[in-house]
Amino acid sequence: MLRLYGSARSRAVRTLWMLAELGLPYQQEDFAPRSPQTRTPEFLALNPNAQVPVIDDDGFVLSESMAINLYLAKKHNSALYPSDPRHEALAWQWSLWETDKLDRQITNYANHAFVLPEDQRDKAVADTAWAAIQPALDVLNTVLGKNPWLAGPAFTVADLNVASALYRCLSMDLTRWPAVQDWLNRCWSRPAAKQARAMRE
Ligand SMILES: N[C@@H](CCC(=O)N[C@@H](CS)C(=O)NCC(=O)O)C(=O)O
Repeated sequence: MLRLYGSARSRAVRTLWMLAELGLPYQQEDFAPRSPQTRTPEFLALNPNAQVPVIDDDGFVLSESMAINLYLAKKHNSALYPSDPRHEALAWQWSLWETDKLDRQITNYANHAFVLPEDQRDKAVADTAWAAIQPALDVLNTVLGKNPWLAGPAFTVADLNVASALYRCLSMDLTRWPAVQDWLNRCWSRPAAKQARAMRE
């Protein structure tokens, strides 16, 4: 059975969302980021980066949340994995784009704006992250103003990967980016997304 390493309160929530979409059975090792369990020789053999999520799919070990979801959707012939090569390429494009433009920036912003206890927040980190986030959300808003989904005519792994990574945006004011807000709500209102979110909150 597929084994997922990573707690729902980490980037593993992205994998949990995909697993729920696919209806796959799995066993979860509820390891928190930076926990002692992620520093053992056994875990470091799975992911030398000492990070979650990681999957072990019958001996095939894979890390990087975006790659994991692309792999799972493709392996299980899901409609979430575009069959048209152009839409498939757009799924890669948006997954890579998110990792470059928003992934760590949103984590840094959220942590230092509202997640960490106030005495641990650094306003300079939040401000730097916010300065990077705004132009990226402008780009996303323009694209989603023209197309309801990121890679073709329907919801796909592209939307799942980017929307799941924008989890923290659910508690942010997005009125400046109405198309992003609408799309994010549509993505996160899917039953599988609600299931993953409930495991986290
Ligand atoms: N690019 C990786 C990032 C993974 C990552 O940063 N995971 C965090 C938890 S959300 C982690 O394990 N951090 C612990 C550390 O960096 O030591 C992915 O998308 O999977």
